[in-house]
Amino acid sequence: MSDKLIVVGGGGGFIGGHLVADLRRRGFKEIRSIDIKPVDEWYQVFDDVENVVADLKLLENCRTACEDAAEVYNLAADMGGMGFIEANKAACMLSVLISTHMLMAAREAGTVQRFFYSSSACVYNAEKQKDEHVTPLKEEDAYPALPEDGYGWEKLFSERMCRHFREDFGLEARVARFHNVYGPEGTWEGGREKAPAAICRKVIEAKVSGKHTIEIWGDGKQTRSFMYIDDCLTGIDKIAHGDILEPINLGSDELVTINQLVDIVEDIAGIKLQRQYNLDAPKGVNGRNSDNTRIEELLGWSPNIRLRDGMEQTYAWIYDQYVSKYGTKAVGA
Ligand code: NAD
Ligand code: GDC
Repeated sequence: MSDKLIVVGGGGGFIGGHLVADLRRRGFKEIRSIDIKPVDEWYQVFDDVENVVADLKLLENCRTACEDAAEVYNLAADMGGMGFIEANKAACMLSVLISTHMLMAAREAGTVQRFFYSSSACVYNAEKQKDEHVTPLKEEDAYPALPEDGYGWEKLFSERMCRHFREDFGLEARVARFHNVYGPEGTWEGGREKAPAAICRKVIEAKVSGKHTIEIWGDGKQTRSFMYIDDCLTGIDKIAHGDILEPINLGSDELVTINQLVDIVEDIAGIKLQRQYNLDAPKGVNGRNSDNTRIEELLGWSPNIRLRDGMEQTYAWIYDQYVSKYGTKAVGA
């Protein structure tokens, strides 16, 4: 496969950038990476990759993107953490244009052997996520449908589109439901950041400024599992090239409260902060965890990188970004 064309939509983003890096590491020579952002805003850029700036909401751009492709990874979407998706529901739903046009273009290309779509745990029924002592989510818990408003509906609809393109048109589509992916080379400030990166930034800000307080959204008792990027890459490869036809969980099953996430980051930073809880801030569901029974059964593998280990890498990278941008002097001091 190493000389066949691999296409990554959203290649300027967090997971897309890591996927392109991983494909290069694994010897793929022909890679086309597309993103709407200007290249200088891409998290990872490689000169030996065909880097294309284009809006994949437009069918024409998707056709150009998928031309002669052997494999297509569609990771492009308008997304972010709870702070972004709760405030931009229409924008998140408009990603349906990307999801639909990439499927149409991949089908029309006639060369695509595998199509991978990045869905989300936000498809899951909200009624099943009311308790922080959550029962891990099984794939069938997406129905009856009551996904996260906006973003979750787009993902659920596009999952079904993948299924029907496979069933009706023979496009070998594979779908993974990512559960909160974190790691270096991702969004850490600006409003789209998710909790792991946000907490790292806030702890660093407190450390650098000397103001030893931290604002936490919600009461800190809400629970999540967080999957390190390397596990995400391993899972994408196994699912894209496997025979799991229905959407499958790709997430860690190490459940923590947000308070425990803050404990881990404080410990890594060697600091203890006074916690202020913002109960009006975007909180999402009260409890969410991945049931990995099926992926274990079907792949004999499931994400297993410990949160503490992944957070050490993530904190170190964000610290470097922060210091190189703001110095060690307090922001605005
Ligand atoms: P990201 O925001 O870093 O990457 C998405 C990329 O898509 C961005 O670089 C953005 O510029 C690009 N994009 C947006 N609209 C576009 C358009 N019209 N044309 C071309 N490019 C466009 O996000 P990520 O964390 O890397 O997520 C990748 C995929 O995984 C997304 O589909 C996301 O919904 C899904 N996902 C991510 C997580 C997570 O925790 N990171 C969880 C569940 C699902
Ligand atoms: O943003 P997120 O990581 O998304 O938030 C997790 C929990 O952390 C929420 O309850 C949030 O209130 C809390 N939290 C506390 N402080 C902060 O400073 C902060 N910033 C942020 N961002 N959160 C804080 C995500 C979606 C993704 C994707 C994944 C799939 O929802 O945003 O788009 O779909 O789910 O797992 P989260 O986990 O609610």
